[in-house]
Formats: sequence, C-alpha cells, structure tokens
Amino acid sequence: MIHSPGFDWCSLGAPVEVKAQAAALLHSAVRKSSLVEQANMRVELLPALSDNYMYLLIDVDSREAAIVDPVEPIKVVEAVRKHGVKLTTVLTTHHHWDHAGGNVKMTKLMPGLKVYGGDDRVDAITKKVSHSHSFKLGSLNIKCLFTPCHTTGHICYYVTKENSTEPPAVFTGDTLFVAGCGKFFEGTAEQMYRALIEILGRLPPETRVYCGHEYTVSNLKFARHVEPDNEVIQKKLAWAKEKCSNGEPTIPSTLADEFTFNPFMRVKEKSVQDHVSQTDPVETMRSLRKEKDGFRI
Ligand SMILES: N[C@@H](CCC(=O)N[C@@H](CS)C(=O)NCC(=O)O)C(=O)O
Ligand SMILES: [Zn+2]
Repeated sequence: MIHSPGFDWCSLGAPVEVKAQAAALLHSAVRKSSLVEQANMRVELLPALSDNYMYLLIDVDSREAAIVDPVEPIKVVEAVRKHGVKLTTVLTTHHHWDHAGGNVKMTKLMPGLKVYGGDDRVDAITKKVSHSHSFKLGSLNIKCLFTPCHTTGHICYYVTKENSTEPPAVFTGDTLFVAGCGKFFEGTAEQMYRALIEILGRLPPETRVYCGHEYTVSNLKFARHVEPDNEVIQKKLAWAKEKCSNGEPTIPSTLADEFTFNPFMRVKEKSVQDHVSQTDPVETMRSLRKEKDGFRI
C-alpha cells in the first residue's frame, strides 16, 4: 500500500493505491479554504499539507491579524494580502514540524512578528507562554490554555471579545480534534482527561473549535465503532463524508457538539465506558486511546 499521511481524509471509492494518489492530488488542488465571519472576529481556514489547517484570525475593529500554525507561509502571505490586514502574531500550538515548521520562513517573509508557543522546541519563538497567560490582538483577548499530552508544551488559544454576544473561538491544535484527540506522544491519559474535560470542556458550550487536522471522517468511524447505537455519530459521519467529497472543511465544530459525538469527550458516558470495560473516566480515556492507536477501519 502506498502510504499517504492524509489517506483517511476522504473515502473516494477507488482501489487503495488509486485512492492514496488521488487523495494526495486532491489535498493540494481541491481542499477549499473557507471563512467564518462574525461581527467582531473572522477566521479564515487555510488548508495546508495533506490534512493540516492554518487559521488566519482577524480582529475586525483594528484589522490586526494572527496566524495559527503557519506551516505554509506563502499561502499565509496571500491570505493576509487578500484581506488587507496587518499580521502581527504567530500562534503556535506545538513544536511538531507540521505545525511549527513554517515559523522561520514566516518571520523572514514578515519581519517583526511575535511568535507565541509553550515549548522551547518551537522554531523562531519570541514569547514563551504558560497556562492562563493572556494578551490582546487588537480588541480581541487571547488566553493560552496549557494542554500537555500530545507534546509536553502544547498550548490551545482561546479567543474572546468583551461584551460580545457571539461565540468565542478556541484553536486546539493536536489536543482536541473534531470527534477525536491527539495521540499521547509525550503524556498520559490523566493529562488528556484534564485537557479535554477540565480545561476545554469547561469553556462555554457554544465555543467554536478550530483544530489542527482534517481527521473528522476517520475519527467518526472510530466513534461509530465505540458507540454503534449513537445516531448523532451516524448523522455527523454522513455529513462529514459529504463535506469531504466536496473538498470542504468539517471545521469548526462546537464544544457542545463534541460532547455528543466525540468518544474522548464522552468518557463519563456509560455507553463509552462499557465499550472498553471500564468504569473510571481516566481509565476509559487510556483504553480508548490505546484502541484507536491500533484501529483500522
Ligand atoms: N491517524 C492519523 C495519522 C496521523 C497522525 O498520527 N496524526 C497525529 C497528529 S500529527 C495524531 O495525533 N492523530 C490522532 C489520531 O490518530 O487519532 C490520521 O487520521 O491520518
Ligand atoms: Zn499534527
């Protein structure tokens, strides 16, 4: 089998090798960008590599912008020009190359950028942050949430606007995915439980979730395996397949939605605990991750 890192991105109904090749082509040619517009903040989703996302976050009032995980800096420069905004800030979720690997080039293309991150291994870092560290992007407030597990220095960025009736946004990198979570490369089930349930899970339910990868279809196939009787999962999977086949993103979701279909957010549910024969939420998290690491659809 030809290995393509983004092979799970879509089901194209063709033999495996053809699928992998077609998917690789589609990733670069067909994955569409999209814009989430609110009165106060805009988020442009910029597909990168085979299944990553970069996010251009714009403060509408000041036209100041930040870019999350700019692994393909040329695409970022084009988007910044298109919107006519001033890019001041790089928000790095974690040090892995598919997230931080564009930082050096990004700062060369646009000198003077502030580069945020929670780990000394983040390329070109200028501002090392820790939990609850807050700063402004124009009129937007950005709060850093320390969520170690996928990597020991992983940061999620929570974005709010004072006195706004519109939903906040959270950029979750490889901690929380739509319907899934990141692999525990440098951490434990206890840490992922804290990140997903006690930190992200306590943000307002309407918070929009912008994650690091387009893994929704493959994640939902695992979710369906865990909870075959959960109709929300079936519906979301049909919706996500349709989106993927049109090259459209399945992002953002909301935290409220994640609690209805994401098995890693549902570790307190009996149906999920029963699947892994556990009764404790942290042990359920540990067992689920172990099972998904070896899961093939
Ligand atoms: N299973 C991944 C393979 C790539 C991978 O391991 N990705 C890392 C992030 S760069 C991860 O944490 N994946 C979560 C998972 O496989 O559940 C996929 O769906 O394509
Ligand atoms: Zn990644």
